[in-house]
Amino acid sequence: MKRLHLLLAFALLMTSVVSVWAKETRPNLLFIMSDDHSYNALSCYGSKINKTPNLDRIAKEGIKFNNCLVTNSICGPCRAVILTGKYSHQNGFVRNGNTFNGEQLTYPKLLQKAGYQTAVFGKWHLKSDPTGFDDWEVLVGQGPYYNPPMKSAAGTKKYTGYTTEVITDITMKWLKEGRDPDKPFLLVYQHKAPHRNWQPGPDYLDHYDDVTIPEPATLFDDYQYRASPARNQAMEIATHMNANDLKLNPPRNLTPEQKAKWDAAYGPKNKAFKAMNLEGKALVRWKYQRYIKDYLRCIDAVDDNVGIVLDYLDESGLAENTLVVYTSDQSFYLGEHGWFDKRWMYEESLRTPCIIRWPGHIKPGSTNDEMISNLDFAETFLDIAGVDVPKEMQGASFKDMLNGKTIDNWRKSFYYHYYEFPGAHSVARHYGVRTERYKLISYYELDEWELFDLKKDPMEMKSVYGSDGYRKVQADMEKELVRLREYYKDDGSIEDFGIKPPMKKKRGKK
Ligand SMILES: [Ca+2]
Repeated sequence: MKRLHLLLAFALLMTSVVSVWAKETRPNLLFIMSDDHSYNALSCYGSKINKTPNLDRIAKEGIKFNNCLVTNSICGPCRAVILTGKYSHQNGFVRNGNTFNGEQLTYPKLLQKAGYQTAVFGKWHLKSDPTGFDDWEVLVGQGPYYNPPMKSAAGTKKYTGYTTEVITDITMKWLKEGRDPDKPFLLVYQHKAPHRNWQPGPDYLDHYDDVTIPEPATLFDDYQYRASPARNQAMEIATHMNANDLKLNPPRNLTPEQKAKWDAAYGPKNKAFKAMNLEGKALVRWKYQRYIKDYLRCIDAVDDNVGIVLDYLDESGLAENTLVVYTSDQSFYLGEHGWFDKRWMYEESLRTPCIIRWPGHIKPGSTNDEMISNLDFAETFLDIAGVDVPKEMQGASFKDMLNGKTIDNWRKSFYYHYYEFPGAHSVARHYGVRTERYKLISYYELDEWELFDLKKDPMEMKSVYGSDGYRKVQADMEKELVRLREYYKDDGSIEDFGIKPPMKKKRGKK
C-alpha cells in the first residue's frame, strides 16, 4: 500500500514536471512591426541621425540581421507576405488596394491551432478583418496619427490620444489582463508610425528643434546613369511633398488641447520659414530638415513605447521565455536619391531592419549577414513553436541562425517583384535578382534594365548593364533571374488578382 502511494506520488510529480517542461519549451512570440522605419534611423544599424535606445536593447541582447530583404517593398503586400510565407503573386495581395484573402493559410492560424493564444493590435492595413487571432483591435485602413477609430470583433471604437500610445495601451492591457497564463502567446504589436505624413505626438513636437540633421550623400541625385524609371518617379523631396507633409497645415482631427500644443510648436517655425523666401537647393534643404525631423519625432515615440512593453516583459518575468522581433513592413528613403517613400529594389527599400531577442538561445550582440527575408518569418516562427511548416510556404526557417549556426544551402540569390504601377509615386513595375555582390533589375514593361556592382557602387548611382567588363556577370544574373521566376512560380499572370493589365510603355514626363 505504501509502495502504491509512493508510486502515485511519483507519477503526480512527473506529470507536473512534464507539464511545466511542456510550457517552457514553447516560447511566447512578440512580433513588433512599425511602418516605413528605415534601418538608417536605428542607432543599432549605425544611424547618423538619431538614437533609438529601447529598440537597440533588442539588438544588444539579441541578434541583428544586416540583410533582411523584402520581396515587394510596399506596405500591404509586405504584411501579406509575412502572414502567408508566400510571394505576392501566390498570396494574391500584390499592391495596396487589394483585399487580403483571410481564408488562406497563415502562420497565426497554425499557431492558434497548435494551442497558442493569438492577438494583433494596431496597424493591419489588409482591408479584410484579421483571421487566426483570438483577440484583435486594429486601425481602420491607414488610420490617423491622432484620435484613431479602432476596429475589433465587437465593432469600432473611437479613442482620444496619440495613436502610437493608444496602440501600446491596448497591447499592455492585453498583456496584463487578456492573456491566458496557461498558454504560450503570439502577440502582434504593430505601429502606424513612422508612415507618411509623419505627425509627431504632443510630447515630441519640439524634439530636434535645435539641431541640423546631416543630409544623405545622394540628396541631390540627378539619376543620370540609370534607366528611365529613376528619373520619372514622383517621390522627390524637392517636388512631391505637399503642404500637409511639410506641416504648413495642421492636422484636421485634433482636439482643442492637441491643436493648441501643435500650433504653439509649428506656428513660429512656419512663420520663420515664410519670412526666409527660400528657393532652389536651399528650399530642398529646408524641406529635408522638416521632413526628417518629423519622421524622427515619430520614431522617438515608437522607441519609447516599445520600451514600455520591454520593461513590462522584464518586470513580469515573461522576458525570459519570450522571443521578441522588431522589424518594419519595409524600409524607407530618408532623402537618399532625393526621395521619400519606398517601392524600389534599390538597397534603401529592399532591406528592412530585423532584430531579434531570445534569452538563452541567442548570443547577445550577435549579427548575421545572410540574405534572410520577410518571406521567411512565418516559417521561422512555426519552427520555433515546434509546428510543421507547410510545403506551400515559399521561404525557409532561419531559426538555426539565431544561435549562430550556418544553414547549409541557404539562398545565395534573392528574387524581388514590385507591381504597383500605375499608382502613387509612379514607380515602374520591376523584378530582379540580388546576390551578395550584384543586382539585376528588369523594368519589364519598358524593356529597360539595370545592373549594379554593389561592392564598387554601394549607393547604386551607376548601372553597368551592357558594359564590357560585366558581360559574364550580366549573363549569369539573367540566367539566375529566369531560374528564380520558375522556382517561385511567378509566371506574370497578375490579371488573376483583379489588377488592370499593365500599361504598355506609357510614361508621364515630369
Ligand atoms: Ca509601409
